[in-house]
Amino acid sequence: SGVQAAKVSANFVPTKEDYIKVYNRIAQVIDEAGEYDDGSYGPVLVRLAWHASGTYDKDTKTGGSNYATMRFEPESQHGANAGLNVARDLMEKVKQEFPWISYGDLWTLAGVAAIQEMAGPKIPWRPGRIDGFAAQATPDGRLPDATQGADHLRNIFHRMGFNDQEIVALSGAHALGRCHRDRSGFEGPWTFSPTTLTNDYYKLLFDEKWVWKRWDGPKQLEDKKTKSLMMLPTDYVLTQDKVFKKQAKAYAESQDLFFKDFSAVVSRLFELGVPSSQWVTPEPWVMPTVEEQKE
Ligand code: ZEM
Repeated sequence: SGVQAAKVSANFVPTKEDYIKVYNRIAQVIDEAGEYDDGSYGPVLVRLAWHASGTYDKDTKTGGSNYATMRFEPESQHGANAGLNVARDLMEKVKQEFPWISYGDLWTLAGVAAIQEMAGPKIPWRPGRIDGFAAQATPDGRLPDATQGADHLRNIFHRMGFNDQEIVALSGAHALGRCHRDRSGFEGPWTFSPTTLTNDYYKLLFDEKWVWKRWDGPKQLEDKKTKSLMMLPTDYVLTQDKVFKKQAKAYAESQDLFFKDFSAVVSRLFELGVPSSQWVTPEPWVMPTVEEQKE
């Protein structure tokens, strides 16, 4: 609108209220999915925010959500990012309406809105990311490879600055969404409620019997009972590695504990790579859900 366009001028300083407007617009877009997947764009938006952030390397301080370099080739074409054009295109519509927001802020706010609107915990978030350039993109291979084991998970996530407990908490995001044959090669959802965040991912890991799927696709597991759910090799590892297993069991037993830890770790994930001098507020904000704003 004209009002939003005027706000792109240099001296416009957006307030929390302005970001809540963007949050609400994203929440609307999530619901306009119609027949897409399970009826929500929420999961693919969470994946966009994660892949935009998870390229971070704590030693070189490169990668992360700051510059939104996935807008550019070759990062947009990295194998791990297959299908995320769906999410980026959706957010492009929101960006047209709110041109003053940076892509990094927009994509991570979309991840926050998606998690919160899909019944997840509050994810404290703050603005401050800036749009960068293609040259600031990181090389291919920084995101995890689902065909690998515990050593690989540790290598990848310790590089981002996360510990074993945090690896297990982050993995619970797979309660949401599904694998797409034409994106990753894998197929199917992890849970029976892929558009609601729960701790079912951990419960199912331990309660179901998981067997290797016999098919011509990449190695993945299916639940013996219904054959309608899947686990990646990296998901199954959470039941095999001693340290991971103990933590995954704790999350299977308590959704409250999972939500508390997931909130903290995702909030940090989405801030990776952003110099502290860029934050517009010393403490992240808790954005109200659409439902809460009606009260
Ligand atoms: Zn995922 N993820 N991920 N993930 N992920 C997929 C889908 C989704 C791994 C992985 O290889 C894959 C985290 C961690 C890890 C989501 C969120 C988060 C898919 C399927 C694969 C193959 C893609 C497709 O075909 O569309 C691996 C190996 C991980 C290491 C632990 C973390 C951390 C996440 C967020 C915090 C989400 C929401 C999806 C579902 C996307 C959708 O479109 O439904």
